[in-house]
Amino acid sequence: MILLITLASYSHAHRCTQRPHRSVRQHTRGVDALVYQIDEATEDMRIAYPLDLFDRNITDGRMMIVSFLTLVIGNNQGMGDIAHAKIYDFYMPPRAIQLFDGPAKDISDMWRILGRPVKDGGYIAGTIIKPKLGLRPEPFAQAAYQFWLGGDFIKNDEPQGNQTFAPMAKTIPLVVDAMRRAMDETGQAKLFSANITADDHYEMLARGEFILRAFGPDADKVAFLVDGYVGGPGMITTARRCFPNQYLHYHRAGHGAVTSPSSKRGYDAYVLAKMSRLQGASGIHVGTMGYGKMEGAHDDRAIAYIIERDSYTGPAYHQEWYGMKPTTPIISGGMNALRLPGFFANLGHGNVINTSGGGA
Ligand code: CAP
Ligand code: MG
Repeated sequence: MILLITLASYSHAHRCTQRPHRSVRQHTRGVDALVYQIDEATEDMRIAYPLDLFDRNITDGRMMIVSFLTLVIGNNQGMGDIAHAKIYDFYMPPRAIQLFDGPAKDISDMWRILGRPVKDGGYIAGTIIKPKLGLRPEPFAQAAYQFWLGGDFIKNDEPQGNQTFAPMAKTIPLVVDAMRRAMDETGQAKLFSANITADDHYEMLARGEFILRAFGPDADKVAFLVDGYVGGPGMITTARRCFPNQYLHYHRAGHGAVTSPSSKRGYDAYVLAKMSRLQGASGIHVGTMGYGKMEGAHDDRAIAYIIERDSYTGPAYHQEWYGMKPTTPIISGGMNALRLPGFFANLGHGNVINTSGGGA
């Protein structure tokens, strides 16, 4: 049975004023989730959750994705009676859109830094310095310099951060130097996405602050990469709230364990991407839609459209974003120049960041 979630926007508070002498039962009824549609032929089930069910911050009254996930994809995933339950769409009412942070920075900030138009500024050519597990600081920075002579954007690979053979304290200053030399030589701005993923909130802050200090006057050219699936929503929100001036790069390593079409539980990549925009990701990997090495299909276009448009009709629901900033689709995984024309024809535009590691 496929599980499909919606959030109902009706107000429990409003009903309380209509029934001032409610019993405990009346109260709990007021916040019951409601299964409002079951279609056995398509194995589609839709559930409406009253907004009041979701936990709020005590600091600022805002909503959090962790509470959303706990309710809609929590213990139901381990129940013996459930053979197959996977979320493939959800709808957020206007009030919920107001209560999530959304992105602080978006692709228009990158286009502006690159000296391009802030609307339809086009393709951002990126790479990942590889091999991911072996480069020491000097060859890493040298490869970065060479790529930047032609390309725009370099990201740390997700396992790179502060390995003993490439400590951040040594690697990052060399990357800063490589970026400055490449900018001098080309006369163009360059961008670097640095991995600040860590279990510990304070470690993330320490990494982020060290990197911003090292880049100094070029700190606007730094994005922060956070592995938001393995790290969880708390890491994304830590980066979003503590570093609102940096582009937040959501890497999703591990997501296939729940999003793969072969998985009978969990949620799909469309749902992951949609949640990332609410959390405030400036960009998230969306796969290669069947053109690269990762699992995917041509109609995964929807994953890009739901995060980049102000309004989009997904597999089950129409969503309005009411001006929430967009999240950039980041195209990655076995891509190279030969695969890009087909990819762009399928997507219909080139306003994306592409990182080709091996392919560059
Ligand atoms: C790609 C990559 C990215 C994947 C992540 C890798 O390298 O650096 O992490 O693209 O998957 O480690 O495989 P290549 P997705 O360019 O060398 O293939 O983008 O689907 O989340
Ligand atoms: Mg990688």
